Amino acid sequence: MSGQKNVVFITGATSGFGQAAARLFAQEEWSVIITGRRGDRLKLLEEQLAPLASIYPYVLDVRDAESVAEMVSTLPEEFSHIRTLINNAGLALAPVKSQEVSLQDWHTMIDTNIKGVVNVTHALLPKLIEYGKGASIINVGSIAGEWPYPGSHVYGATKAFLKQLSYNLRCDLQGSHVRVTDLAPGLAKTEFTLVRTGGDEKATEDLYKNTIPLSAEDIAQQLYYIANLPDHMNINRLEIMPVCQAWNGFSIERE
Ligand code: NDP
Ligand code: 8X3
Repeated sequence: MSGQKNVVFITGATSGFGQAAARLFAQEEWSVIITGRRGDRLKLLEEQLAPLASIYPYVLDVRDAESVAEMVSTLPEEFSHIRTLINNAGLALAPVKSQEVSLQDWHTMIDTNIKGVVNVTHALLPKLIEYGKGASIINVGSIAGEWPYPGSHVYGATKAFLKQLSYNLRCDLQGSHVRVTDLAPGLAKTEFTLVRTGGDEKATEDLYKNTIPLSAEDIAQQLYYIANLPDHMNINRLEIMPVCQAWNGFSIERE
């Protein structure tokens, strides 16, 4: 393996945090596996990053366990010694009260944010354990996994799952040297709100209006920092908000 570049596997690299991370890791000359469902975006990103680093684009829906396992088992040798897995693909839907959400939307969030992470992690664990010292899994959780708010319902619950999965993986991986982190961002400007609101550009604009939210690049920097910590250090959970965001107390219903 000596002389080989570090390899990072990123889910959801077609947009937002994942795309910014792909750019940063490529600039730093890591070999980058970029995945997502939108092949046209992956192709464009590959073209942009190919002058900087080795890029392996692969159209992948993380919900499809068979495709994930097939993809991982056919990785070219150059990309198969994976040092860092970034479980980033995810989405929120239906920012309304639970009683108004379709069951399909709840299922989509569970299938993507929970089952997707489980599918990819299960397929890559043997490779990360084989890599050993320096390896890490970074799960992109959310402040919604810790703090409740109206309209978060199953989305926040999926991110709470990721937090606990991260901690529990750490227990089982003790002795393997593989690190696990739950990176939990707050308000960040990506395509996230556009997806969440079903393409409502006005709602998206309104949410970020007169704020300085986190950027995709801010989170990419944190992902790179975590991936490059000294081998003996593990950040269990890193929660980051923009300064403009804070809590706003309990809500009390009055008669
Ligand atoms: P974006 O919508 O910009 O990016 C989401 C990415 O996930 C896209 O690349 C999308 O790719 C991918 N994705 C979604 N579903 C699937 C799927 N089934 N299979 C494979 N890839 C999928 O949002 P963000 O960059 O903001 O989101 C990234 C992560 O960060 C998510 O897990 C989100 O929950 C989390 N997060 C976001 C915050 C924010 O405020 N923006 C704050 C805290 C956490 P494609 O559609 O091509 O498949
Ligand atoms: C996304 C951040 O604040 O919308 O996970 O839940 S928030």
